[in-house]
Amino acid sequence: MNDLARSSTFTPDQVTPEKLEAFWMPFTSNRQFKALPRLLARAEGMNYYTPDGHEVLDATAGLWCVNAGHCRKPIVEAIAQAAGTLDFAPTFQMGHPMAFELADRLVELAGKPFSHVFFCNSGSEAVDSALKIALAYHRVRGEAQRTRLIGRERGYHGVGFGGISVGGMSANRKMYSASLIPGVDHLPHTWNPKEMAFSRGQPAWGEHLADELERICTLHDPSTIAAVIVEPVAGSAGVLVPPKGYLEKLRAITQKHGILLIFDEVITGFGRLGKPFGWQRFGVTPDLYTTAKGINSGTVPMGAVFAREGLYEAFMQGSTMPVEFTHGYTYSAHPLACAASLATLDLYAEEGLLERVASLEKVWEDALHSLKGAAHVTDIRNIGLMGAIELAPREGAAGARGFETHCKAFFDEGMLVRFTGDILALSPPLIVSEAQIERIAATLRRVLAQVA
Ligand code: PXG
Repeated sequence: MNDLARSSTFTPDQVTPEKLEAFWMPFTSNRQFKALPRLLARAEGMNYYTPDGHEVLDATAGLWCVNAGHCRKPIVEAIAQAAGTLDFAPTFQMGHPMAFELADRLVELAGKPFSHVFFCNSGSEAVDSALKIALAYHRVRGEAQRTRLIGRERGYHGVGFGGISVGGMSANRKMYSASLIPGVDHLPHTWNPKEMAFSRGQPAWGEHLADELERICTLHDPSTIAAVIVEPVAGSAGVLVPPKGYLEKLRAITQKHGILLIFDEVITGFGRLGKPFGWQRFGVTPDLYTTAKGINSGTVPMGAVFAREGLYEAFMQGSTMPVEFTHGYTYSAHPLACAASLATLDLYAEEGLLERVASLEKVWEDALHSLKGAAHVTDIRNIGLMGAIELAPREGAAGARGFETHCKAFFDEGMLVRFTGDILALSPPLIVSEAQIERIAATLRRVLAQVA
């Protein structure tokens, strides 16, 4: 344990029920949580530790973000040093060296055709930034009629109004249905259990689902469409892996019609699929892609939008305003986030983490699919170091099995798995060992056998 971690540790007697009340918890059943709190006090490497000292194996990299493992010393030190050297610096009409250095490093990591990076503080902000870049890009080029945005059912693009509008999670949209941004349509999602249950990696069935984009283009007239946004692998919806040929087809159709293709790589970025970025793994190059989370291994809030050559230049040539793109955040390229990211990129390179998953993927796949036949399991999906296990819902109590599995794994087995409804999602840090992968599968098998 390092000193910084020690100073933030709290003891069990500090966590009284009254102390849990004021925090209105995000994306949480507050009533359920406050009745059965699940607290994490510190972390190191592959593990979390509860306030009373129990070790918890992190099978989810926090929330798909702690790719280098927890509290890695070089990252901790870089953040501490930045905090004591340059606590904050504006990036509106000003700059600081780390921001430029990081943008350079990121563009180098991406490789051609990506040439520019726009910084923000989260995946949601990255999505809204990318959508705005797309809309403004067409405008500065004299195609202001391109105002429509196309997302996908079951897509998750964060929680900004742009993100929930192009997103396809009905629960996240329904309270705001009259306030979503106009001119949005959705592709169908790609999961079909009859055709693809228990597929390993990319399902062979489903390429034709991309033809729906052609239908949408015909319906709206393609010249009114600004951009299509999809996650290369849908994460939050429960790891929906793209069918073979599907992303290629989306690329071909968008290219044909002059529509920008945006990949939301908030989860798939930074090594999760065995390459620095998911588009590299699939060999399909978008025009823009969003990242966050793994950009600094989840240590300081940060997001970044990557833009291919020609986009930034269009603003520089076409904008009639002194500020070419009127968008940005107080904390865009915050010094602490930049320092964390630079140190994280060094660590990724030193330990080969952005490529490591390529050699682990088969072990991961075999371990997960060994759960075929385990209690309640109706589908298993995997790609890179992402996995989902779908459980049959209990009659009249959808989501109960997912929640109970999560709780049993946490309290009885010391393992953190994410649940969304009755889907268990797995995405360990990229430093996970083969033995830990086996342990994740064995633990789940045991827990599932005990869940009613
Ligand atoms: N896009 C994608 C693809 C994401 O997965 C966001 C945007 C939004 O990022 P921020 O940083 O604004 O939260 C995300 C976030 C889960 C889970 O367990 C997934 C996310 C966040 C929290 C939980 O499915 N993804």
